[in-house]
Amino acid sequence: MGIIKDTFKAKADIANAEIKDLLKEHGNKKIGEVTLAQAYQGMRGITGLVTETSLLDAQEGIRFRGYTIPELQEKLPKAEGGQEPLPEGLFYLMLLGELPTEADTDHISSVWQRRSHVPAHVFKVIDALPISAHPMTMFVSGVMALQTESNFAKEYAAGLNKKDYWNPVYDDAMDLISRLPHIAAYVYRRKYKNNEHIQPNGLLDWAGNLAHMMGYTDESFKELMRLYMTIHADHEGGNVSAHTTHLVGSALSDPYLSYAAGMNGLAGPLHGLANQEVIKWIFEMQEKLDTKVPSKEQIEQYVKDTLAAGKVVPGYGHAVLRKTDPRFQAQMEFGKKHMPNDELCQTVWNIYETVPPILQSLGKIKNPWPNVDAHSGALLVHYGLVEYEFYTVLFAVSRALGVLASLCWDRALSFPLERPKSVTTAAVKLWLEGKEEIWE
Ligand code: CMX
Repeated sequence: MGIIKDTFKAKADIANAEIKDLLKEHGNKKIGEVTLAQAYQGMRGITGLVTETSLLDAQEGIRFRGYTIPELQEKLPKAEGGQEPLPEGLFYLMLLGELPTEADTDHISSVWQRRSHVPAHVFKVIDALPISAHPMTMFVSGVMALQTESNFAKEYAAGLNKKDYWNPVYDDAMDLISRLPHIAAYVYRRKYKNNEHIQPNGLLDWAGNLAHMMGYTDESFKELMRLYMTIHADHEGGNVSAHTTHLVGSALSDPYLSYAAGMNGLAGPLHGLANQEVIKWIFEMQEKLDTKVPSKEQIEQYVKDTLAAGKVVPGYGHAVLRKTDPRFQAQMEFGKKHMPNDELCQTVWNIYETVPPILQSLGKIKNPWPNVDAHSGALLVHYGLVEYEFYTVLFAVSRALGVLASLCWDRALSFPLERPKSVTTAAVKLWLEGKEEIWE
């Protein structure tokens, strides 16, 4: 076994024993109550999942194995001459629960390089789609085509002891993560760059190679990709992409199928697709007002028009967070450092000053503050990546790190099939009248 795999197995054995004892002693303790409103309204606030890789605090934001984003920026290893964390290091931290050394991060970079070959049929499947297909459709189709390579599916079919599920799941997770930058870059170059492709560079790190294969040579764009791939990687377990990956994986669907399912959820406009919606919305505002730099008064009116038309303001609000998303802040800091005079970033910052009081005044929105998607597009546009329909693919590549590290833990901890109870409104009415007990 490889070094990381051995360490992971040793840690999983310890965790398994601890959880067994914990459940033996405390398994009957209640960790929450469920109201009727929660059952009808998106299960907000119901604690019903265990996800080891990160934890979201409504006021403070995300912590990856206990570390905030600024702490990761300080403590995770960087590329030579770089200042942003390498996502390889974050993956190590999420998988093993410990900060990596530079040697650990380099090791993951080289393992991912070694495993990154994408078979030709994957590109043929992508090529079979019309050029008008959305990049997320092409990306997920590529991932589905890659499922032919699943070790878990093959070993399960051959007869795999349940104690060993974690082993091929781990290998699939590593293979899949390694191959995603090539698939993403292929989609980008096929759709937007005349189908002219760029071969991977065996000397680059994972995010740097993604930038390279997409055709972006600027060193600070590579730095942006390292930051981007780090901050979008995980947001605890209940968000649509993480929860879907976990749920589908609980049926013992292999990591390719599980991740593809999760990314179909990421492609929804209330989740990851909001990153394209933000830039689309700003471009439409610029066009309507015939200016690249709308004033705060103009922005205010445009926001009010958006709300009056029954639409959401993309990039604002969150199901759990109740303050400005630290992922937004990290990107704002990157913008202020690398492109302080960029007009589009300036507009994003003016929107940040304008939108929250308007949303707050509506009285129904629980979080009027920006989320991760409110800023990412403006940074990408600065480097010439104006094809906003592609943005969710970048989010998806990053999200693989969190959801697949979690999937390794799901199988290592032998989490069972997920199957919550549902009720009908007819049954609820009977229960309210005291005629039927519905939660048996
Ligand atoms: N603009 C307008 N209305 C909004 C809003 C926004 N940005 N955010 C919430 N609301 C509305 C909701 O639609 C809901 O309206 P109704 O009661 O009429 O149905 C009401 O405010 C209450 O919603 P909430 O409890 O505050 O928020 P939810 O937990 O239901 O939804 C989210 C969270 C993210 C879906 C929502 O804030 C939203 O639609 N935001 C815009 C889309 C977006 O940026 N999504 C990306 C989230 C981050 C990510 O996953 O990538």
